[in-house]
Amino acid sequence: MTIQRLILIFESMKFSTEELVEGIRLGNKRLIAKAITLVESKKSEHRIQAEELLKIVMPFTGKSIRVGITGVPGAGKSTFIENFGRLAISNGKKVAVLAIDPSSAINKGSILGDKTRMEELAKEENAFIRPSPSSGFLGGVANTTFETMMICEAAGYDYILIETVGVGQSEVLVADITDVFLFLKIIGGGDELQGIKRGIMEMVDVIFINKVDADNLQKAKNTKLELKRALDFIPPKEKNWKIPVLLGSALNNEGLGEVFEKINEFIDLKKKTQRFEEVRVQQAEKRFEYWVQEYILGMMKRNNSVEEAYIEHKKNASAMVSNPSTEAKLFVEKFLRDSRSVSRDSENI
Ligand SMILES: Nc1nc2c(ncn2[C@@H]2O[C@H](COP(=O)(O)OP(=O)(O)OP(=O)(O)O)[C@@H](O)[C@H]2O)c(=O)[nH]1
Ligand SMILES: [Mg+2]
Repeated sequence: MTIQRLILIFESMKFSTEELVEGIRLGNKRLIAKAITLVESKKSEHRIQAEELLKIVMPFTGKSIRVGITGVPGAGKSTFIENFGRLAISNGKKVAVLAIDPSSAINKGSILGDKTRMEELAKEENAFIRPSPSSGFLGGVANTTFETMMICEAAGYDYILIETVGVGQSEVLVADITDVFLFLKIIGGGDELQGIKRGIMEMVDVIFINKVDADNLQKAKNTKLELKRALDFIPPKEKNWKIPVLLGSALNNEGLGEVFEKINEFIDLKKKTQRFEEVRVQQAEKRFEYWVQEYILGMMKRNNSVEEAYIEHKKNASAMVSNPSTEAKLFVEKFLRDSRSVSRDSENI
C-alpha cells in the first residue's frame, strides 16, 4: 500500500473526542490537524463534538504568545514567519503558524500556496503549519482561527504566528485574537505614508521595515522617520509603550532577533500592567458575541420557512423596499414567533 493511500485512509477515519484530545496532548500533528478540521466545520454534529473537545482542552490553553503579522501582499510576511519561527525554535520554543484569510473562498489563498511553502520551517519537529481553511468561511467554514489556536496551545506551542492573508477585514480579525500585532512595511516610492491605512497604525505594536539592504538603507531610514512622525499623531494603544520601528531583511535573516526581543519585552510590559489579561478578557467576550450570532444564524438556517423569510427580508432590504433595520426587525420577530410555536408544538407531543 502506498503512503498516499494510507494518508487517504487516515483522512477519512473518524476519531473519538478522547482520541483527538490524547493526540493533541501528545503533539501528534496528524491528530492536531484532524481536530482543527473538526472545529472549522459548521455542520451541527461536528460542532457538538468540537465544543466537547474544546471544553476538555480548555485548561491547557492560553499559555502561548499570540502574534499577528500583517503587511501588504508581497511585504514578506511568509518569509518573515519562516525565519522568525526558526529563530524561536532555536531558542527552545515550539511554533505554530496559522492564517486568517477572509477572502480565501475567492482566491484560494493559502499560506502553503506555490509561492511560499515555508519549506524550512515545515521540516522542523517543533513547528506546526496550518494553511487557512480552503473554502473560506462564507463557503461553510466558520471564522475559527481562535479555536484553532486553542488546539495548538493545548498541544504545547509557545508562539502562535498568525499571518493575515488578503486585505481588508483580516487585520481586525487578527488584532481581535492576538497579544501583539506586528506590521511589516516595505519601502515604497515617493509618498510613503499614503498606502498605510490609519486603522492599521492604531492596531500595531511593533513595526518591521523589511527588504532593507545596503542599497536602500538611507531610504529605509527616511521611511522610519516618517513612520515615527505619523505615530506621534496616533493615540497610544498601550501606555508606556513606544512602538519600535525596526529595520531588516526577513529573507537574509537580519533584524529578526530584535523583533523577537521587542515582542517579548512588549508581552512582559502587558503582563506587568495587567493589560495582558484585560485584553484577553475583552477578546473572549468578542468571541462569545461571534458565536452567539453564528449559532443563532445556524438555527435559523436549519428551519426552511425561516430561511425563506430571511432571503425575502434581505431582498427587501437590498432593494430598499424599506429600511434595512426595519426588515431585520420584521425578520427576527417572525423567527421568534416561529420558534415559540415550534417549542409549544413539541410540548404538546
Ligand atoms: N530582497 C528581499 N526579498 C524579500 C525579503 N523578504 C521577502 N522577500 C521576497 O518577497 C517576495 C514575497 O514574499 P512573501 O514572504 O511571499 O510575502 P507575503 O507578504 O507573505 O506575501 P502574500 O502572502 O502574497 O501577501 C518573495 O519573493 C520573497 O522572497 C527580503 O528581506 N529581501
Ligand atoms: Mg504570505
